[in-house]
Amino acid sequence: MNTDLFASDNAQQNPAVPIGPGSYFLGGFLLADAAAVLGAVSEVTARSPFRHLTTPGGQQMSVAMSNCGSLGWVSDRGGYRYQALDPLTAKPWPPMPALLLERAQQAAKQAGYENFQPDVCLINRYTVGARMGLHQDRDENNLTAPIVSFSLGVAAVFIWGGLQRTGKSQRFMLRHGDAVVWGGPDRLRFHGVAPVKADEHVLTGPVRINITFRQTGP
Ligand code: MD6
Ligand code: FE
Repeated sequence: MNTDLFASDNAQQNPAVPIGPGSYFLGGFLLADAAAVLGAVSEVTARSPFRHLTTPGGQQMSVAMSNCGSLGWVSDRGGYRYQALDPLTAKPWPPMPALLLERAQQAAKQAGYENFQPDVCLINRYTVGARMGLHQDRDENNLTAPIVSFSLGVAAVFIWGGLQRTGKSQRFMLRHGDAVVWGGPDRLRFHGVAPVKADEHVLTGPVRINITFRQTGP
């Protein structure tokens, strides 16, 4: 496919690009306040540090994770779930910084989702070679709310599949400042991230940060 369609150059002027019946790519959505967003992430991870979770199958994930908001996504031998306490600190997750909530709601609105009230903000940190296998996001009780995803730092290839694991998938780049919003008929699409290549970004060094906002409740 033509990945140039999704290039972020001059992206703040770019309109939302539909990538499915309920999904939009917002190129460069965060470019103007990327540094502030990364600062907010650092405040969160100073309190709930990045860690490599274990899958229910016993593998350590290559992506390191943290959360903010009233609930956080965790994985261990017992399964995947959302919980109010950070298992590492035994304390509540840090509150969602106002800037993150505001920008997530704005992105959702641009994609036509008016009343997005995320209670979870999952922060993923990728270093060289880190990847995320093909999966569906289906641990949320509310599958009518969309998911908002922000990418910062080093770029990555996003794998955008269909509603079946074995269907065809598209690939496109997620670059620094890009946002993706998806929901409705696309909410359960399979997706993943190809292994991140060695690269440097001036704001993050050799790291990609992805932030996903979810609404688990009504
Ligand atoms: C990532 N993102 O971009 C992984 N899930 O690092 C996800 O798994 C994801 O971007 C649900 C909705 C948006 C996403
Ligand atoms: Fe996901």
